Amino acid sequence: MLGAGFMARTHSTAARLAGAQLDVLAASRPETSRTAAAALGYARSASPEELLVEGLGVVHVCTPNTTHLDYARAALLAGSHVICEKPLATSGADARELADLSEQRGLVGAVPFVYRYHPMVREARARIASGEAGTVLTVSGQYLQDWLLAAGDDNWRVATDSGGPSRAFADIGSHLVDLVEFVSGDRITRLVATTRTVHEERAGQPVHTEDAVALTLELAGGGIGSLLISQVAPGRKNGLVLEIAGSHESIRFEQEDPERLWVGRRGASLLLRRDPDTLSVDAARLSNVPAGHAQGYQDAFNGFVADAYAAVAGEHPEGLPTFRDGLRAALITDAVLESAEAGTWVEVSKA
Ligand code: SOE
Repeated sequence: MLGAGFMARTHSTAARLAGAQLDVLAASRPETSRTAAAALGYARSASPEELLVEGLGVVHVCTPNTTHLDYARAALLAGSHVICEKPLATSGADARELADLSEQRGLVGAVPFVYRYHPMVREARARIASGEAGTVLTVSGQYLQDWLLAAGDDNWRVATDSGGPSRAFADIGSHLVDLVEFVSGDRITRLVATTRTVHEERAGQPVHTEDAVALTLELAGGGIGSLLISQVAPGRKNGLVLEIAGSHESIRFEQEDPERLWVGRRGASLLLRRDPDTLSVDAARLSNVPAGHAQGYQDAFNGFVADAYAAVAGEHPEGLPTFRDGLRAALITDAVLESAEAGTWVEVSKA
């Protein structure tokens, strides 16, 4: 494990459940490494440099964004499979290097786009893939948070040298565009975006990363859509909502209410509840408790890590987000920044 924060804790819980031996944890400071290793149940602590040359079974990278490229590259070169937090890298070119390297070396590279692991997201995907929802006409979505609302709020994601050139989009917009493409089975081909930095200064430092992004997009299949991403939306915590209108039915998923899926029809609409007995195969596969007992974020994370480890064991789990998917999100992030800067439509490069 590289990292000692919230993500290190969430990954560690999921890894232990998936049968991993928690061997070694490294954070930026020796004292933090020792404390976090003990608290999370790792056998020992080390420095990142020591850990990275070891050739461990799997390395989880849960450190600030700008370190992902060097850490993931070093782990792959040492022969380790890698689970790297999003954004996989802070540019499309860097993310491509990692995606290519993991594939060339035959090593698993997985990125925790974990909202894919809510069973009702799989149900939405299945209804579109089977044709039940019809042709995708429009997509609308939002991912709204408020934890950076005040000028006094600060975090390593704000500074370009630790968070990278994009903040709100790379941090949470990446989840949303991953879901747009995963659920629709389509690809965002071009977009036009506008960004806002509400607070020009935080903690006495100038801010160069965006607080909010609004964008309009086109899909390869002819659909069009609009997305809103903000970390300064009062009252919103992890308000990810995705609504896709097909020619037969609409589908709406809300991350804060993940046990339900709204299926809109012109005649009568449905509100489906997660129930492994009635849902699609993949939604049922990821249901680990009976209907009526709520599953949530950590369950999604557990499902993701279990699938990543299954891939390490040579299986091909359905819908595992790989470094190629991390690359997609990085290319879309590049396009967002380029469009906002130029004030024009931008084509999204192919992954
Ligand atoms: C902070 O914005 C954060 O923890 C993101 O980094 C996660 O990806 C998201 O799931 C919750 O919010």
